Amino acid sequence: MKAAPFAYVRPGRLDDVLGELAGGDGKVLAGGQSLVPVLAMRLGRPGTLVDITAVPELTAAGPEQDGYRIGAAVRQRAVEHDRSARAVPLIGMAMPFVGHRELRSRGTVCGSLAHADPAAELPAVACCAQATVELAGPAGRRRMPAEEFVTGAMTTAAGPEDVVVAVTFPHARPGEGFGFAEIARRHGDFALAGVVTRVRVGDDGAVTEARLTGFGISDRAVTRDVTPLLTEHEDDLRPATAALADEVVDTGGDTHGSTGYRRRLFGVLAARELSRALHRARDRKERS
Ligand SMILES: Cc1cc2nc3c(=O)[nH]c(=O)nc-3n(C[C@@H](O)[C@H](O)[C@H](O)COP(=O)(O)OP(=O)(O)OC[C@H]3O[C@@H](n4cnc5c(N)ncnc54)[C@H](O)[C@@H]3O)c2cc1C
Repeated sequence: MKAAPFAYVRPGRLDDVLGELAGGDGKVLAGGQSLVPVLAMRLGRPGTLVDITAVPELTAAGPEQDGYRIGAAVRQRAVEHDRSARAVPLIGMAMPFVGHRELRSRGTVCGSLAHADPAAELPAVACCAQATVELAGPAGRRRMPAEEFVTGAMTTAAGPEDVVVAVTFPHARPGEGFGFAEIARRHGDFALAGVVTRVRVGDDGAVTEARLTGFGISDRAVTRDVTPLLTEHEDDLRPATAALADEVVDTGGDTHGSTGYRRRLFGVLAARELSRALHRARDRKERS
């Protein structure tokens, strides 16, 4: 199909982007990798596409005091190639699974968050890493945890006149280890089920913090504090992660896999990636 007619603008200033979005009939265009198919299928009919890629404030990524900050117009491929992004190991672990290289050369990190596909990797990484999303809108600027930003399948806390300005991922801290895995029908497809893990250990190697985020398993990425689970069941995590899967996996099933199948995938991946993150955390602690 062809998209319904729309106007296209490419402002050079954030204020002008907000001006174009005022009234709620505009739609932000970042990399277009999700929006353009939506338009082509006529699932959306915005009056104006507001291309944000010419706004200098949105085109930078790099280390800042709070962590690694990624402007809204920064392509996924640019982040993948940025050496300073290695301070956030989860980004490098997840990025090769975000579609294909060609998609990542146009798609943006913030666009993936704003699109909020429940099976997308980057919103899950943002939730597990406790990233912060910055928004600008008619009421000014605000910041919120990624977990609060994504409110459901393809829905976020951003209003129709808001723009995501940037996302900041905290740098890895001493004693932290990470895990990431997903199962998809083919490499580059959205995940049938996936997990992201982050574990922190103290000087004695004991677990002080453990977070687990599942994606492709519900209407959004689901994050749990699993510190007690990991502490109590370190020797064999599988029964505990299988029980957790019963609690958090809630897809209703689809043509690609039943709820039971996804629960099994989630439980196995969660046990494996928690264990890996724990070993990596202890390795890093020993080497520091
Ligand atoms: C064939 C195919 C396979 C894919 N596979 C995967 C995959 O495996 N994993 C995955 O995660 N993704 C996948 N994607 C989607 C992916 O390519 C993008 O990462 C992402 O969803 C959109 O990023 P974008 O910059 O292209 O956003 P766009 O397409 O430009 O925008 C997407 C949505 O977000 C809104 N938006 C974008 N930026 C902002 C902003 N700064 N402020 C407010 N709203 C904004 C837009 O208005 C639109 O509603 C796939 C896409 C295709 C076409």
